[in-house]
Amino acid sequence: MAQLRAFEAARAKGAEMPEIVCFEKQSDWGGQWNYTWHTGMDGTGETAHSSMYRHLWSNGPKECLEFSDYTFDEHFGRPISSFPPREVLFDYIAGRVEKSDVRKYIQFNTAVRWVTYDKSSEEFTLVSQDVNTGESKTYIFDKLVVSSGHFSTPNIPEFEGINTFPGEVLHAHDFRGAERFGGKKLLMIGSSYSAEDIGMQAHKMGAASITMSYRSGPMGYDWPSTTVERPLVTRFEGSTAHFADGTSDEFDAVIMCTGYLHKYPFLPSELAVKSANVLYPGNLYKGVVWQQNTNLFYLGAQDQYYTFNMFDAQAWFARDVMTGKITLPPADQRSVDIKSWLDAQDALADHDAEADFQTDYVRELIQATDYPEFDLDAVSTLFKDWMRHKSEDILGYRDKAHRSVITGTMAEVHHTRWINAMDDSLERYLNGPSQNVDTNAMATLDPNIILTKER
Ligand code: NA7
Repeated sequence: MAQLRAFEAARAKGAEMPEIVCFEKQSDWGGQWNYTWHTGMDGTGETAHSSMYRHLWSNGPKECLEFSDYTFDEHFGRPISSFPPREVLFDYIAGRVEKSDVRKYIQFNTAVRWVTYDKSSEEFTLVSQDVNTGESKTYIFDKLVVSSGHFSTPNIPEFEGINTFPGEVLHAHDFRGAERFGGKKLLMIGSSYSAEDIGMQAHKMGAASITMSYRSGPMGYDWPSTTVERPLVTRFEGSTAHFADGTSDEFDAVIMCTGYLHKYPFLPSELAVKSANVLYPGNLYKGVVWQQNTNLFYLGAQDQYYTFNMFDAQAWFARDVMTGKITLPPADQRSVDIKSWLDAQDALADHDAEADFQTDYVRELIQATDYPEFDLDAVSTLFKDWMRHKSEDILGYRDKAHRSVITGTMAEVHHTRWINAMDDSLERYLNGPSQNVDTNAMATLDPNIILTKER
């Protein structure tokens, strides 16, 4: 969507539009934000792309991901809260591309099966397949932009004895809702965003207990009384999990929040990113251009503080390289540049430094293009405020309001606290609770106060 919008933005300024075909496996756009209830195969035999669950709300302030060429004010026509549910964010990103009239470039229900590159002709040959009819087609392209994301294919580690566990074992990718975990004892493996967020979703939905098992170290939040952190599971014995500190406990279900794999089954190995989930995967100049083949581009291959606006910055950069507006330096200079980012990544001391790192990265891309500039230092400060709010109140940080660095608009304090909000629909989000239903309406509260913790 970012890449299409980037080309459309150039066309609107008089540039010639190249011939573009965008392949989308699903029947609609939105990628991760295109929620599907199914987690395995859909009706066409394709696997689910989205890893989102039904009640997901943004876990970062929307002010950190706001498009500088399409603001929340422009889309909603009024202030909204800082941590919208998924339907609201989908509406925002879809609204921007609807307005750009780029749907015509997309072949929906069409999976890319295989791509090869011919060095002599400098062309990609791409085989696509209609997921409904099975019909395949072959195309030739000069440039290829891989924008298929890397939070879809679950990383599923093995644990001794896990096949004796009698309860449900699933990966975060397959989690769609915590209602069925009410009253249950849950074990989460992993100590990053998914463990934290799904764990607190389970708390919200009434899980009896949530145990988070870490490999590298605890998250250390001020958890509600339902929740504890333990070192890594060493083995299972029926419903009992044994932990590295010698403790053990019984559980009803296990959710592996163990991250995702970079997986590009349509690409030969020499064109596919191989990386852990890091802020700067190697081999990509400016995090975008494949080092050994500068006709190949990746968008969003990084782990992300910034999201939508970073994808834009990358797409604008990729567009300008593709059209020749940006001339790439020779390979050795590109390698030096990549190495300098990798070295800086290695030296990152903490989460604040990571936010600054990605801020510098996005800044460099934006400065190279005509993507509308915005106050990136202010966004970095927002990230740090957000992380501090999480430390102060893991159940309440989503009730805080932040100010847009683009429009200056102060977010609305949401009518319902996250912990109490059971209806996440777009309609209820925008129109508010019906009378006598919500006893925690808080639209009059000062947005700058820390909300009372609900335990
Ligand atoms: P992340 O952020 O990639 O985190 C993966 C977590 O899984 C992390 O805590 C890992 O521990 C843990 N992990 C991975 N493999 C194992 C094994 N074998 N045993 C124990 N723990 C393991 O993925 P998330 O799903 O939380 O978040 C995905 C993205 O969503 C995130 O990047 C944000 O952009 C939003 P480690 O710390 O490596 O020891």
